Amino acid sequence: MTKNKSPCNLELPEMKKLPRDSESLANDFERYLTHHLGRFVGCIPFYLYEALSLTIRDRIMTDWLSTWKIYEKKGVKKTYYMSLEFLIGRSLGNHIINLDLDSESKTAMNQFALELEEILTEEHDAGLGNGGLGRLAACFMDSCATLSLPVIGYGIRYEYGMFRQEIENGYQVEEPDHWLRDANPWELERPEFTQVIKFGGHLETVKNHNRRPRIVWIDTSDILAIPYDVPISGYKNNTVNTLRLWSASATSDFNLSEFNAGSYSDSVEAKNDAEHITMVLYPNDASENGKELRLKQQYFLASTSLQDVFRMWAVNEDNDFSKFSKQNVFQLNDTHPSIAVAELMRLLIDEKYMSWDEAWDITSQTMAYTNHTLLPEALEKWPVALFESLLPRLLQIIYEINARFLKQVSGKWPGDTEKQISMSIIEEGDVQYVRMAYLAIVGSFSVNGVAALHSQLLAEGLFKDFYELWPEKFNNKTNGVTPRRWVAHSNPLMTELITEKIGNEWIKELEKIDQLKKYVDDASFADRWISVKTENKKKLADLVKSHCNVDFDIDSLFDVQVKRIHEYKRQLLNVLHVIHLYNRIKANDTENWTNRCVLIGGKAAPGYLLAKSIIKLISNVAEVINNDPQVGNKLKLAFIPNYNVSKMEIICPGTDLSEQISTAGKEASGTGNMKFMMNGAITIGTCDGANIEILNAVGKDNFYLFGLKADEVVARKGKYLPKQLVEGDEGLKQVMHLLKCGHFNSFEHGIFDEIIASLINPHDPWLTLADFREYVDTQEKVSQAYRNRPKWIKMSIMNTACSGFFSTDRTIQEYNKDIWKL
Ligand code: 26Q
Repeated sequence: MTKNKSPCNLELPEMKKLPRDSESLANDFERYLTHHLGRFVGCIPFYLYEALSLTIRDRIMTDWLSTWKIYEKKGVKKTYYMSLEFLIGRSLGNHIINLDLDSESKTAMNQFALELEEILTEEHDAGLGNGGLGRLAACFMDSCATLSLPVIGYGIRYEYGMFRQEIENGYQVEEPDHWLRDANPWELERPEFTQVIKFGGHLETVKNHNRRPRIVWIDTSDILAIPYDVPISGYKNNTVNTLRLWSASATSDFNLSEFNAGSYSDSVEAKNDAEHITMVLYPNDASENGKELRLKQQYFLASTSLQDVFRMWAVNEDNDFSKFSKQNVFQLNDTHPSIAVAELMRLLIDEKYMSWDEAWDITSQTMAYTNHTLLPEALEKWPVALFESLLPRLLQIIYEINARFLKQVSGKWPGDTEKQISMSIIEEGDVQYVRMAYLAIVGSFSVNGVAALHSQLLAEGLFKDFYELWPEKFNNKTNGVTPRRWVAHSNPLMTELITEKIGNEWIKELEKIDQLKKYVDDASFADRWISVKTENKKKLADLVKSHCNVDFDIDSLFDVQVKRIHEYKRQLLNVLHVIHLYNRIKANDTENWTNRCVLIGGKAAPGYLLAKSIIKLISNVAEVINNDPQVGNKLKLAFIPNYNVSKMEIICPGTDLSEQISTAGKEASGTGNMKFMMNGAITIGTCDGANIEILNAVGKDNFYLFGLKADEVVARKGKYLPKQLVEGDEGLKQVMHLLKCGHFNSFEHGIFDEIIASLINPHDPWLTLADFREYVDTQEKVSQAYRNRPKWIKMSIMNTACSGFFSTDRTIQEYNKDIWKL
């Protein structure tokens, strides 16, 4: 067998690479379509997508296998990114770019009179996430592959992803997202690596061979975990990493003895129960407390992934656990998989027969925890009783971890029982809870926040005591986004223009995009920048027309806020501004007016009623404004249904103004803010999350900053009088009047009462009205700046040119340098 060089220069047996010219692609495409799928070119277009995906996937396989082989070599340190969410979106277009098969694929499709772009839109989004945290995991996977880092993603293969949002009469309606109903060419089932997961049962103490007492967890209900591997290609580097998603299945198809005893339905029910575990993604982007199925999902992921690592460790490293902590890191994406801390202890003690101390050394040197929230109410906690019945052995281990930890606390703060109560992993009270964040902190060698301010506030506030105990654990890793998906793929026109000027290295080394600064004063470059933006705005306007039936005029300022609907993200503040502009138009106060098209999108958690009312309010305000002839093109408002990854790929290139207006100190980072910046939008934002770093990068002349600072928000508590603010501000008064008098809900009496009450509540934690005046005045500055087109374009170019820091390549390099050390 001949040898060839693999990405890391290890000798591998030659695997035949498939030809990559357009003729070969066309041949394979046709063969897949006809001989494999049994269809012809005139078929429904999903099969065209499937045939092309299989064609491209074939060209990934050799690199996928060789990358695995390298990672399996003895001594290769690996990171396992554990996450309940991976919000991947579509894959085909991304792989085509990464494999450098763009023009070949286009040509191949043209041979059948097909357009590549149209085929790409046939793919269902893999919506295995809620929002920022899930999308971050997907961007991280992209960067790890592009940097050729041995990182394996572990997640859940939900049968149903994030619900599809429909808008009916202005209200959100949730529809199931059965994304796997048609084929998914981007997964490979690997039943040979199936694992068994235990639930329930009880504990007994037995003597082991050297007569030490040992706990056994028996009479459990067992469930199978079957892995499905998803390839993650790096950008033009022959590396293909793996995202391993687990699917639950009953241990046997159905129980034969029960079947024979005549209870067919009971035996099928057991199968059903098992498969429910991975049936559906929980659609809450703040923790939903106490749901048993969610805890099952979390343990299912943690246990199966750790067992999978142990399986590989046995094969590749002969089960030599003395090196385990030097060669493995588990990065926990929030507390969702943090039960892994206790599960790793269980596996080491109960199945590898280690002492507590040996097991703890390994666990606390391999776990690393990333926090994504500053809201105390969003910290996960589980009722002890639930743990007791579902995972009795895990609870026992958590109690032991806690007992030893509290000894350390009393060593540091002798006699301070308050400290012990407040830091305990177990929350005492009428109902006892396990505090998952504390378990994660105690069990990890690294704890990080996701933006500078967020990490600082964790150390000063939410986790202050832990920071005092272990300052060395705490660190910051500011989020990023992958420039492959969020510029190269989603904004081909801008990519072409930038590459023409500064070459293409920026796609892999985004810091180089600062070379664009040379062109900020170049008039002909500015003209080209405008025409790119205009084309992208046309595409966005088409999207809005087709989904909202609202006409966006491309000469208007495109003002966009897309993200989950939350009070702290303050979509309400945006709506108040829109109503204010509407009110000005009605009052003929339109001198030096800038036409504006406001787009809002995002999903509300199904049980979050106020968030759902906010959607209804946006819809109703839009209805009034868009149908008022006096308003015309001066102002438009649209709510785009079912905001998701593939919608964002069209939205962010076409946006002029990016709304990042959360209450300061509440948004951990934000990542949409970075996507907009890279695509040349200008931000209007508060001093919150990564906005602060964006502002620092681009300078205050290229960013519209407003609002209370995080410390001012804290100081305002108990001193906030929103009704006085309304009385003292004529503009705000009129806006509130329009809301209260039912101007936007003439035939729907009272439906916005809760929203109005929340705004004028002196205990409103989001202080929306406190920032109203400065927001409106800052928006007026935005409007005037947009009228000065050369100035606006310069700001736009500067935003893209200064976005180099916000690549996940940089983020991942920091994780690797400070935490993973691969
Ligand atoms: C937990 C338990 C039960 C059910 C659901 C959940 C749950 C699910 C998802 C809790 C939280 C989430 C998601 C949180 C999230 O997306 N946070 C965002 O993370 C981004 C990436 O770091 C940040 O940029 C955002 O600021 C942060 O809000």
